[in-house]
Amino acid sequence: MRPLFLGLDSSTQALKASLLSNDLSVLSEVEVRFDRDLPHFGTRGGTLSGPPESGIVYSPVMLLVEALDLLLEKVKVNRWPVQDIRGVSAAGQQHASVYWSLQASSLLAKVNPRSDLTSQLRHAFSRQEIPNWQDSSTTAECGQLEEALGGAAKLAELTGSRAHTRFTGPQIMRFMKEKPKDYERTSRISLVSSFITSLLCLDGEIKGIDESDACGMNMWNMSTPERGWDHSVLMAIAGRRGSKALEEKLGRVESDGGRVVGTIGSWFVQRHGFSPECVVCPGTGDNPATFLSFSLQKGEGLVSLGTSDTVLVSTSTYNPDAEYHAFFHPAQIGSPMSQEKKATGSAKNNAGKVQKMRYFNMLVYKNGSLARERIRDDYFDSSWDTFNQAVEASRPKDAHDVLRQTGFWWPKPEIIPDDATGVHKYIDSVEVNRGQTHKVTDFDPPSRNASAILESQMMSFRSRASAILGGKDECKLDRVFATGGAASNSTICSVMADVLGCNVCKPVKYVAEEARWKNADYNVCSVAVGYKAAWSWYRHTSREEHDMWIPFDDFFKKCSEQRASKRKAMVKTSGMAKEEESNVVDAMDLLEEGVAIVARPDAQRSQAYTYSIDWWKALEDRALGEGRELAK
Ligand code: XUL
Repeated sequence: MRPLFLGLDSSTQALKASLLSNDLSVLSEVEVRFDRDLPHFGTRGGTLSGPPESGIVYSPVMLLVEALDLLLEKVKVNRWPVQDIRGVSAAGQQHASVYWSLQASSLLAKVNPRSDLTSQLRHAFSRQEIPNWQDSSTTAECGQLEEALGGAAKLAELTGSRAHTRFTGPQIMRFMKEKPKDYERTSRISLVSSFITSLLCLDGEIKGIDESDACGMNMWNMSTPERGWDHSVLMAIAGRRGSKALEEKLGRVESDGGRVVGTIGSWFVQRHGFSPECVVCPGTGDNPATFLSFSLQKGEGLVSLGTSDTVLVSTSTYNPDAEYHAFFHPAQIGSPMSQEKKATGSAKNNAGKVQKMRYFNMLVYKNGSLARERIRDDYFDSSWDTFNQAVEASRPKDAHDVLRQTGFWWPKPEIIPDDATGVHKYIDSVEVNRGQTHKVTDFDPPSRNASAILESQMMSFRSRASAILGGKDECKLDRVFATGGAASNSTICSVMADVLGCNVCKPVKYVAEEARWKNADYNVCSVAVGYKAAWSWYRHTSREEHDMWIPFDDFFKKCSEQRASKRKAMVKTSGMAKEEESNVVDAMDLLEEGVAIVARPDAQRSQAYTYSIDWWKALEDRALGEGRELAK
């Protein structure tokens, strides 16, 4: 029997599962879509809302429990060989918190395999709602928290982020204020990832929060080597007297993302046929999981072009800033924290084996596809083809063909830069060197809008990524992965490569039956935690000291090499010649197993953007100021 691995992803709209082989190929996926499959909860897009203007967005906690029951039924219908699964882990929507009742532990410990979880866990929660990341009801709490801590920059320095309405700290603060009795009746507070992890183990223990996920709470001190729940933040949230109780409710944090925290609960074994040998490792947030799915190395990035754009940048240093978020790497063997040192013996768990701490930063832009699509619709008859042609016609011709027209599109109040509003377009009038830059109502010709928005959005990614990577001089990313809807547009990827000055890649999978590479269209979050489960099991079952502490990246690389030799052997036995093997890559440039280059930077065009960056940055400041003036 070859061991299999399972990754779950509890996202806003669905609970998804990916089944992985021991070389980390994705074998199959199933999902429960909340609106479609559990309509009696009445959710739209997986959530419910409070009264208009309240900003409240949440999902019922029982929705997730019922979704897990249903998912397991679907797994059965799909005949997954669950008895061969040896490791499982979960990703969960970040920031969202689950509130356990006082009897939760005893209920979890005694679930009966003859019934489902839904009927047995109704009383396991002190709060029926899970605040969703889209909730914006905690503006007042964010203000109070930042004020108590000395401002946005200070809170970011301590915890990796300034206060955000969706972050768990401000959410807990509001809950304790509005429902003090329910808060009192709360034995523990989990994030969605640690909530699912506790359900997977069903041993009565509320499992610890993963350290990478903890960074999305505004409460975890990332700034000192010992880390830990930040006491000044806890006091600002719960008061001097309440801070101890809050710390107890938050519980331990897992610094080793591959530690085995339990085995699969006997309920899963007896009711659904899982093996009692299946281990469970800490779950993590969906953004850390996305980061992990690409196994990003220091200096590499990921750009997700969706409704909002998200950029992840991998670093080896802690570079907090109020403009974005800093997180710990989700699959590292972190050095012991103050918490672990206090707990007897547990510091031994990883002392001496620790790796240098690694981080990633996340930039979230509100005006992503929405702004791009608006230009496509207003100027190009809603056609991406016409939009792309306009971009191609106005790309820099050589290194000295610097930007002379640029713009800033912030139809929705932007996060980066903070509170930027409006649409601002500028033209530089002089042909040689820089002359006067004027604000204009539109470009000449207006078709210039297409390249201007792409270039400007990418310039923002570039300047922020460079700041994260450190140093006064411009630091370039080594390579980026592009995901999200707009990443399938090759013109957009090509502009990205030129502006960022690095290769743009995407994950691909080899389809043996068709003997060719295809876009890897799997669900990245559940797949990534499947990787983590496999890593955890490998370490857990190894006898060699070296393998027990193998870093995630080394393990991942080993599995990619196994996949590569399997594929090559397959190609050989099918009698395919060497040339034919390279043809199967289908115009994609295979960089390494499962990674294809979709766009390479053009040296001349890239240089033109480098020459333009300071001009662009000054204009961004100007647009920000002009937007604020207009808003007054
Ligand atoms: C990130 C964020 C969202 C959620 C989605 O900070 O709030 O990406 O993680 O589940």
